[in-house]
Amino acid sequence: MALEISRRSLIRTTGLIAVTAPLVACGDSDDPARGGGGGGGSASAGEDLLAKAKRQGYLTVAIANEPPYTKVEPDGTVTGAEPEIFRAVVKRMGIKDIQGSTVGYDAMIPGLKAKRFDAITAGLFMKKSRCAEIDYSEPTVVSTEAFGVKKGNPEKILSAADVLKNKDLKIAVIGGGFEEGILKEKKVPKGQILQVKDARSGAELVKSGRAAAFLLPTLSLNDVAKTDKAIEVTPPIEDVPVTGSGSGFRKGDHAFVEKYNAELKKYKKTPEFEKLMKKWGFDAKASREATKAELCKVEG
Ligand code: 6CS
Repeated sequence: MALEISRRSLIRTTGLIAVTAPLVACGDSDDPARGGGGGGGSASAGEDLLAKAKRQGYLTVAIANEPPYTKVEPDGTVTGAEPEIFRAVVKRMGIKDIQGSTVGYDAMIPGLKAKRFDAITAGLFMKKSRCAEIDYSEPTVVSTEAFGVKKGNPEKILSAADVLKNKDLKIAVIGGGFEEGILKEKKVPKGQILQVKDARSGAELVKSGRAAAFLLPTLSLNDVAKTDKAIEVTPPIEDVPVTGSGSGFRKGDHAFVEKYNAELKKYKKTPEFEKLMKKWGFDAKASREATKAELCKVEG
């Protein structure tokens, strides 16, 4: 029920983007977001995550550089709703700093398990299969999905049902991302799904005509369309799930997650949270109404 309420309030939400307080990013060798700091840091044997964070003074988080969820500036500073919420909450836990590592969505859970970083703060949406593998916090950002299409939406693609009706339609999705899972769940044939690396390449596939549409979070597509006038964003899609993300942690760090959730709950009641969500175009009320239990029921 909560998710339905949030869908209605979410549909009214439109995306706004602004750049804010710098966080330092580090990443793979070819990553433009290189900044200070190294990977996940190593905990001494048996040391828990909070003790490690306080000892080394920071936590390393996986990000994707997909505004407004995460954004890496040319000089390597990291902003975006997810890292900024995480940074504000861990500061309340006595952790001074955060360092970002840019990773593809499909590599986030394996990388977390391999201790390449300490947490995921990228808008990695909750769903049953992911909730089985990692320990999510309570929700931070709740939103909707849309299609990026050519101006005028020539194929009139507005829903997953429209994709199923026309087997000639190719749909771009980020490989291993939540949207690929949605299409598979809807039984869209594999031959209609084109995997891309990121938002920019998905938009290029639509503009070239190789894909009829690009399925991605509404606010991420709004960000692409801000600078790429050839892309039009459909209204939020009614026949796919509302998306909700939390920060992702290793199953063994549950003691940290409990402390994190307690601080997150208090933080969500502050004007600072309201202001941060508004700045990035998200709905604070929907985030307060959603629960991890509900979002972890999403199939896919
Ligand atoms: O959770 C995911 O996999 C999706 N999340 C975002 C913020 N963008 C695309 C990605 O597929």
